[in-house]
Amino acid sequence: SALHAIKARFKSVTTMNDKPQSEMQAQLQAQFKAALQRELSQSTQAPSRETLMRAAASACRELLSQRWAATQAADAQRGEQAPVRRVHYLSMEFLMGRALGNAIAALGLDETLREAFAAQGQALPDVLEREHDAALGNGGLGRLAACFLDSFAELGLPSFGYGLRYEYGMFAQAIQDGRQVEAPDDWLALGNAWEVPRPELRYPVGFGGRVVAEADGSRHWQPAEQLLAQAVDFIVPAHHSERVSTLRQWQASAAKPIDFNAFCRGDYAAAAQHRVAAQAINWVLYPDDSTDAGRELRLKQEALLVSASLQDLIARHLREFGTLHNLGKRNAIHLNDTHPALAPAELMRLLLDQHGLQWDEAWAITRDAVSYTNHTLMPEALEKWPLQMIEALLPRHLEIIFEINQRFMDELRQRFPGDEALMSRVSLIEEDGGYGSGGERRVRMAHLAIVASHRVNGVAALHSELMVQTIFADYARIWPERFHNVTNGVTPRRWLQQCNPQLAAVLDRHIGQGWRQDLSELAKLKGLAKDAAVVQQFLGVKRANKERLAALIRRELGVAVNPDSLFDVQIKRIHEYKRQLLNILHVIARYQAIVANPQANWTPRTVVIAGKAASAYFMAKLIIQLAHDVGRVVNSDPRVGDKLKLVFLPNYGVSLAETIIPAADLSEQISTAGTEASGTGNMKFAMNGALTIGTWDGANIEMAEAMGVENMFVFGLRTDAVARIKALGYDPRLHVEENKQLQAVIDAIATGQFSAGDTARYRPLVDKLLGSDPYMLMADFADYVATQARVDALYQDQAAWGERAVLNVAGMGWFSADRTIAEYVERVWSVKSLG
Ligand code: T68
Repeated sequence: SALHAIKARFKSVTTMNDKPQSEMQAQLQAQFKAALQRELSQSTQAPSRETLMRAAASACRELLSQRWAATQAADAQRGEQAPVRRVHYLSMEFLMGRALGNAIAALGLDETLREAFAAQGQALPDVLEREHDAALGNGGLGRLAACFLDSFAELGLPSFGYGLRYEYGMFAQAIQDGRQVEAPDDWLALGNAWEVPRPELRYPVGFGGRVVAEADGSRHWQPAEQLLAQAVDFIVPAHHSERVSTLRQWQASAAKPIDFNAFCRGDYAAAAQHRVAAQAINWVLYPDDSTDAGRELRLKQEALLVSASLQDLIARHLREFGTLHNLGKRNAIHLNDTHPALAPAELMRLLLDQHGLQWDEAWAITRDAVSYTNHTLMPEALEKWPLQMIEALLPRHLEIIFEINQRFMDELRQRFPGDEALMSRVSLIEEDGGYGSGGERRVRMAHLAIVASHRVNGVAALHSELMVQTIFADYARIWPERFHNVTNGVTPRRWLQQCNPQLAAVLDRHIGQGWRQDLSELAKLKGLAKDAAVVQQFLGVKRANKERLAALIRRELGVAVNPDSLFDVQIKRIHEYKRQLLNILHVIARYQAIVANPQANWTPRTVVIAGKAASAYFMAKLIIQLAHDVGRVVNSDPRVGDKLKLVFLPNYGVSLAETIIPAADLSEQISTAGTEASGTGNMKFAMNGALTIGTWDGANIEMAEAMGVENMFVFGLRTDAVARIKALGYDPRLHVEENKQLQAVIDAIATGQFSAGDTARYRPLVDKLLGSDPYMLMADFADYVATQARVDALYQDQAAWGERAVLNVAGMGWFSADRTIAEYVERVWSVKSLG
């Protein structure tokens, strides 16, 4: 397999002098003791869990720092012949989650630490829980980047992840009166023992000002404002070697920290003005997973990330090779969506203006280096920046973008003479003011990313196909060889081994430990799916995990749920296209049916929903409120009892997912076909033995093919049908008129049955469903409800259900991020891919 080939290739750099484990244990114990003493200072009190957590983190950080140095030394000696370029993964988001549990698993020091904590009277899991979840991402895109870092380390890929060190990550979600309220996520309040500051790594980053033409015809930029970007590293360990990967995050500060004259006048606000303005860049992660935040500050964030990262790359490359001519052949610069798509413009600027290269050579280097992953087809989510804003903040970059465009248009004129319409469609500049432009001219960041890349990829087979058929069809005609698919994957370390240790133990017992390094070994389970003892063990583990989740639900919400009921789970960002509303409509239908016929043979269900809504996304927030209103009515109706519960768990994030996913029986992956680029939660659930109810969308399709489509509950319109119906003119009312059950559900919402008679509350939702229903909930409702009935029936036969659960896990070997990264290496980042 590609994975084996890649591993073999890196072998030379993955073998570093492995220290005996006893030496590691002794080191950790000594470091822990020293760190604990530092933390406690003179205090004689017993250390708190926080203190123990911080001491353990700083002890681990010391061990990891040694591995970091060894990894860098090995990579620096790769030389001219290395088949794979050093990867620079540029992303505005890295949704890392907690680090301590992962670090000790990777170092093989869980037991050592368990004992050290026990000596202080504390249990390991209780201490691990004290770590703040590092939520520096919105959702799938950010978590994918974190999984990739894990696989970079595991595969021994020379690499850097580059991001921003946000002071406030993803907002904390609280629920008041059934409504989402947002609070800042102050994750650094108690310090962060994982960070390794790199004071020697700082780069100037400019904004504003003007471009000056020199006598020799060269141009250079005189920014009005100068900032410094300072590197802070976070080290990510491999689990089966001593390699590590690095997440390098940038922190902005003012080049001139305070205005001394203003300070002496006593005008402290004016004295600190630059400092505050610079630091503001690092304040927040924009909590928006669909549209660009439209703010100058976001553009500054993107520019800072790109500029600091590329300066760092160039400095390293010059240290290693002493020339820039081979920069593109030795380095890959990967854009995680278009958020870092200023990179090609910045790289061109650095090569032209600071290093004196000529355009053609600089452009060849840039095109060799850059590659881009697209994560969405939704036109409203494609990033576009007003020309005026770029001009004001980054005037030289705008000139370069214009020149790239000019040369691109010249090339097109040669290849497609007279096709003016094509030129205006693919231009980097949107002249006519498309969606949301307000008539301004804007730079289309996806177009810039494509034109400047040698590879562009989608994140699942269907998505990659639709990408070249729809949004990028013109480009696929111009450069067919540029477009590829690399299906997403997740790290089995965090998402199986660590979040579900009991299932991991069952797997070890029956198929050995090899799956931990090569997930495709899960296929060995296939032959065991009919083995009653194996099935029993699977069901036993699930039952234990469900008890743990039931306890959490009781603790958080005061609702008692029955661990023997079917746990039906939908956890992800709240978005209309993901159709949490369809899930709720099904809950209402079921509720009405139970009330009408309480004696029927109901399969008891607990429906769990969790997820955050972007703070300005009205409809998504209304869906959260509806979930609470429906939950309150259903959960307190004595006629229903255990037969149905609906709970919404607040403040969804990586840590909560780690508890919920192992406890799920049923995974809801119900987006309108063609809208979910891939999904990665779908993979995590199936890996942990949940069955999926899902549409023929994103990676659901490849999962169904891998495990056997008969092992998934597939329903709903497919992409071709969606497109056909929309073209003919979709009328959601027809579906409501012909379906009594659906009518009753909509009526119940509209007449205020869940909102104490308030008929206005959900009018916007109801109107949209009956009006345009862009995500076609009405069209898919009947099939969804019928498919849920098939789920009920199968769940009543626990042996049959368990067999399917085993087959689901057995089919998931392909969805490891290790395989994904091996494919990126093959298709995107190898020297070979440069042709
Ligand atoms: C997700 N995208 C896709 N975007 O929705 C999901 N967007 O299907 C896919 O599995 C995942 O990416 C990984 O490929 C996102 O998560 C964002 O979070 C986002 C953030 C800012 C701006 C736009």
